[in-house]
Amino acid sequence: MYENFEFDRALVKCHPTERQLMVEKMEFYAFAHFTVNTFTDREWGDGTEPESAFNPTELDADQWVEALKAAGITGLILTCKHHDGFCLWPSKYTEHSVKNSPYKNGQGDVVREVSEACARGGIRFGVYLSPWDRNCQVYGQGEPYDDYFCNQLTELLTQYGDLFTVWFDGACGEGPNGKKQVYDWERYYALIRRLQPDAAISITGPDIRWCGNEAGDTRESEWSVLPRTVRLEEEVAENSQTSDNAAFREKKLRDEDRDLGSREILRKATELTWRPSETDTSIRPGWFYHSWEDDKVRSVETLIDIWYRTVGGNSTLLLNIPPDRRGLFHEVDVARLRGMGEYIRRTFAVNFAEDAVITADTDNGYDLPENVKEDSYDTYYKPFDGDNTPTLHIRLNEPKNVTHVVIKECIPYSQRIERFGIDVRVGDAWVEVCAGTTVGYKKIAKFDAVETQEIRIRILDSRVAPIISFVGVY
Ligand code: FUL
Repeated sequence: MYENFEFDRALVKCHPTERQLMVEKMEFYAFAHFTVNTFTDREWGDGTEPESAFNPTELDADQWVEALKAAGITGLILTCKHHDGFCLWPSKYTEHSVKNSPYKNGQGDVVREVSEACARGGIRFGVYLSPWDRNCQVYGQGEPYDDYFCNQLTELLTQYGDLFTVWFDGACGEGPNGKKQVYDWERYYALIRRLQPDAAISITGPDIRWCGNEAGDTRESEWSVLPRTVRLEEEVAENSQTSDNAAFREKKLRDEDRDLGSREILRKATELTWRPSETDTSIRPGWFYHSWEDDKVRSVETLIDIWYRTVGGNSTLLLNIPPDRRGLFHEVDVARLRGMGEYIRRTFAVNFAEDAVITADTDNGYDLPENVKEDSYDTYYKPFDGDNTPTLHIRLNEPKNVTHVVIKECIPYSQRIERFGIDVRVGDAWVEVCAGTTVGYKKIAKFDAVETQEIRIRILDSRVAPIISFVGVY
């Protein structure tokens, strides 16, 4: 017993850094995959594409940002360079870029246009820079390529304002000489920390963890406290061995990757860390735009389902919307984004808990149950130490048709809740509407509409006394 107590206390010593917290609070942000592939109809370019291929005729980054904002999206990550090596900005270090393309007669800088549109629209901007470069002649030679890569990174880190993230995938295939590069990750990370100390380093990096698939599959129990090394990286490496990643994009999580952070897993770990999940998936089958996928854009219903399971399941959602050959988000994609935003805004418009009476069934802790009305990490409910299974009662002003309960843990104090149940009062009986496991950043419980005036949240297992920062009822 005592041993468990010490063990559980050690687990909750892991908590987010400021950078991680910033990204977790962004909840839902976007990817735009755009490069020569958009014009050659490929998913992975091989680096031999002529610069003349890149020629968007109506590029309008403000149109992208407007469409993203309609969905409630808070940031955008642009593929500044994908595996083909073509740069969307006029890099000084290569000829393989927009500067030799017909776009704006070689005077264009897509990274600038997109970063400025994000700033104008009030959303954050981030960069994707593929370490795997199938065009660069020094790729595979060790330090000369690391120098090249760091020079490009420096351009992106210094010329386009504050970045919220630098996104690296782990793909490491062969370059033009048939050689593979051994990436000097520590050097890249140090450069980012020096030039953009507030930016997160995502996926192949210390701050944000890849969820483990590209299909939008999620875990029942998503933990942010994990062993320092997780096996997901192997999957990324496997991906870069194939010549086309179509099958990979559809592959769901492997069974052995479903549980990354249970007590059983953590017991075997030598070192623990906070590494929150990010689910990256595309609105279309491909990451890049293909006109033949215009009728395969995911429906609002499917997108909302993914949103519930990610943003409402302790993972951020990174949704890719690929600009088309005009340089615009396609009409179908724009309509889907609008549909998502309308649904989310409508569903969560009124929080019935705001004027409810909220009490706990145990002795109050120092931090009162009513504190959960405010969505802030400065105010929270915490029972006394040792009370790991409190129940919160929410009594609404009057009976309401209820469909959702939202719970947020105060994650600056780590992730603690392991199991919970939510009941609503119908007549004299309590009816369970949700049985869940992890909560973490946010849990959205969705259930069939029920008329009720009383709701209770039963915490059934927690690593140490839970700290709840917010409860909403809709
Ligand atoms: C993968 C890449 O190979 C895909 O093309 C895409 O960029 C995805 C986000 O990451 O590893």
